[in-house]
Amino acid sequence: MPQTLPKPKQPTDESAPSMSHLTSCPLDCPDSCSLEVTVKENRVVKIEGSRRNPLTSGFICSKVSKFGRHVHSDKRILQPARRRGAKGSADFEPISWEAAMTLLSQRLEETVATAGAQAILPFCYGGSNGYFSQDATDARLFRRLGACRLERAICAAPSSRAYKGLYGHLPGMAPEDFEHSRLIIVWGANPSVSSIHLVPIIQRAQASGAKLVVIDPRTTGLAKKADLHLAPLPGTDLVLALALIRWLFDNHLADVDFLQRHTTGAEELRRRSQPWTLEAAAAVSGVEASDLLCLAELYATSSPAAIRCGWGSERNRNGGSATAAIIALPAVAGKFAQRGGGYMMSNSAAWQLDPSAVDGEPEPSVRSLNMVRLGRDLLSLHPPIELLFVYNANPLMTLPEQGKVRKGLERQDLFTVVFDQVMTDTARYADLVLPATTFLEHRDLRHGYGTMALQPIEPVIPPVGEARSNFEVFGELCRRLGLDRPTDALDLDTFKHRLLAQGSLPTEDSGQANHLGRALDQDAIVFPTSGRTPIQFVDLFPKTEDGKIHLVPQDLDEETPEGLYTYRPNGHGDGKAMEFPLAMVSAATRFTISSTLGHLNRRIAEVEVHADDAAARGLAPGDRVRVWNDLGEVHCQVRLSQDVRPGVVQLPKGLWSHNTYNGNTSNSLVPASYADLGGGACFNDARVEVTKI
Ligand SMILES: Nc1nc2c(c(=O)[nH]1)N[C@H]1C(S)=C(S)[C@@H](COP(=O)(O)OP(=O)(O)OC[C@H]3O[C@@H](n4cnc5c(=O)[nH]c(N)nc54)[C@H](O)[C@@H]3O)O[C@H]1N2
Ligand SMILES: Nc1nc2c(c(=O)[nH]1)N[C@H]1C(S)=C(S)[C@@H](COP(=O)(O)OP(=O)(O)OC[C@H]3O[C@@H](n4cnc5c(=O)[nH]c(N)nc54)[C@H](O)[C@@H]3O)O[C@H]1N2
Ligand code: SF4
Ligand SMILES: [Mo]
Repeated sequence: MPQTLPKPKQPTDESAPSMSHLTSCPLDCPDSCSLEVTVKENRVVKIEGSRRNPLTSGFICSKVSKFGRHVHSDKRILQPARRRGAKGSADFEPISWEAAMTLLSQRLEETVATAGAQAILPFCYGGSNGYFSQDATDARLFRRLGACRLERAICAAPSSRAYKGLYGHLPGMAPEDFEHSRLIIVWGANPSVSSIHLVPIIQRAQASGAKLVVIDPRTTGLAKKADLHLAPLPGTDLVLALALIRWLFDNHLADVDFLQRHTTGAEELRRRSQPWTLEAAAAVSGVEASDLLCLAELYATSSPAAIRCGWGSERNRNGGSATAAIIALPAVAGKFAQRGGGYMMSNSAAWQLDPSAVDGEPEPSVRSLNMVRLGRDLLSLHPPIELLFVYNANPLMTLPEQGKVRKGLERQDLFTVVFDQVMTDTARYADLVLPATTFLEHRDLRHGYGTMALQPIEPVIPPVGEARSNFEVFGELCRRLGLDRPTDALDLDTFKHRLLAQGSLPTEDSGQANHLGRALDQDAIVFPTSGRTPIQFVDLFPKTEDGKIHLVPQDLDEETPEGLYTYRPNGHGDGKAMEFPLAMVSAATRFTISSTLGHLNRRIAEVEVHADDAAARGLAPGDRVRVWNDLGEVHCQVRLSQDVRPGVVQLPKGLWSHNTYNGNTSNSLVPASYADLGGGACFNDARVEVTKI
């Protein structure tokens, strides 16, 4: 494959001194670790966990301990480059930043002049996630241009709608407090991979006698150590949670006093749970009714009881209602107001800082597009998208209906800009690539969405090659397009100051906000409540209008296609299930974070199939197989496993095209359908067949 970008330099001097620097990890992970990075001759040689953020406890994941390989990878984009070969060929010729910025400004201006700003789509998701690298100068540029607005719905959209609808901006439990729980339910989450610092805390709780329940169609690391593992068919969590709710009411174990004082809609929730006896829920979800009863009894009788609700359970057509029902459980059973009790989902609400509001400008009324349907929109939207600007994301690998995304990126009349650190599968289709700095090369500020820490990110090495930060590049584009204003925060210090001054905390302690900057400078890490972790319904209360939990909020009820808490069969009973009998999930792995770092894993992917399903199809370990449905096919290897339940297969999240024989990944099999709330993606709602090639 032609690749004309220069290779990074190798280190030369073994005896050069090494330096150690403190920073923190902004990757898309709840833990937000504090890091100690050793640097030698401007190369990252070691990354370790520090103890500055207590949750990190001196250890980090293997992905980030090897992040130096990403920073100095030969896949690194070192300078701007313009497409020379066919789209997808990754054949580029290097150009200067000056030429790239001139070309890009001209293209943006031309597009606005000829097709209007609605033909420009900024496409951005996780990336480095800090307050300076997302929704900062980029938001300023695209807002002032009047470009399309992107609805960021590939992750956490159904669950955020659910928890904001029920609880307002109420942060969940702090991970540290799971140590105090007597019962821990890990529901649709896989902390052993996706938030590793919760695991030793759960283990300490277990060592002190806490019971552990895992609800996951796969036998995850924690499921193996659990007292009870329920393995439901994907997309059926809603009926499990409703059955628990009905059982609590029927057995007079609902906390009537709490419900009266702190909630609205309890009676309506009870009514909507009525179809779901334990037996009915067991039949639909494929779990044993006796296991469900065991869970109901455990939950009713254990306090403090904690639910760690993950994102595995939201990524299907019932995902919003499922999350709402799961997080309604502590209200129904009266599990709040004690350390170690309540629920934890995303804790981003611990900091209500919004970089896109720093300029204080209203959002213009523009065309709004859901990122889940990028493929369809690139192919059939009218008026069409003519300029796609991708940054902080790898949409070709991470979006549903990959076949359509690929076709869209192949459009000759589409001008695609990809601003990234490495030559991703998406970048290969770019007309213009721009080199981005990693979090080890730029300043940023980041809050965790598990841990409640807010931490600065400091550059530990100079930018590799000619890489530039998002803040700088989007700021420069604003200037070139004449979109800057005299009052703009142009430098990071001013931007940070304005961001922190605007911040309001979810505690009543709002005077703290203005002191945040100083506290950050002194301690380099701050928490929303000082000295101790906050407790739901002791320190933190719902931020709904009346301060109550709305168990059946009207807006959510209206948004869901058939009303909140209405179960929609997810293929297990319809025609598609007959044709494609296996439900496919694509869960996170320890190798990548979403698709970030995927270039470092060259292995051919394995689809994990239960031994019984494999036997029925004559599949042997290591066979080359076709995982397929009406949307596409993936050619990979098969692994026989007892760790997925019968009827379910796992093809990992985060793969790159080099991980399969035909270049397609799980997302070529995932429909771009919407979950019941938030227009969320349905990654775990795919039906497939597996056939030996
Ligand atoms: N190593 C690593 N860490 C990560 C990530 C990563 O890619 N790699 N991604 C980060 C990001 S972006 C996110 S959003 C979080 C995600 O964090 P998690 O939610 O913990 O991760 P997932 O792997 O998406 O899903 C968790 C589990 O849900 C199960 N599951 C799938 N469908 C269902 C279902 O219908 N019901 C139930 N009960 N379970 C189901 C899967 O088998 C999986 O074990 O992790 C973050 N951390
Ligand atoms: N099949 C399946 N697909 C999924 C999921 C699933 O469970 N199953 N999960 C979904 C989830 S939870 C998520 S969050 C999405 C994530 O999907 P994406 O948002 O596409 O995330 P990444 O794949 O991590 O891509 C982030 C890219 O940003 C680049 N980057 C990092 N920092 C910076 C920066 O400072 N500047 C610039 N310009 N670039 C930067 C990285 O190099 C990387 O290529 O994937 C979703 N896709
Ligand atoms: S990815 Fe998560 S576990 Fe790994 S270093 Fe970053 S915050 Fe820590
Ligand atoms: Mo995510």
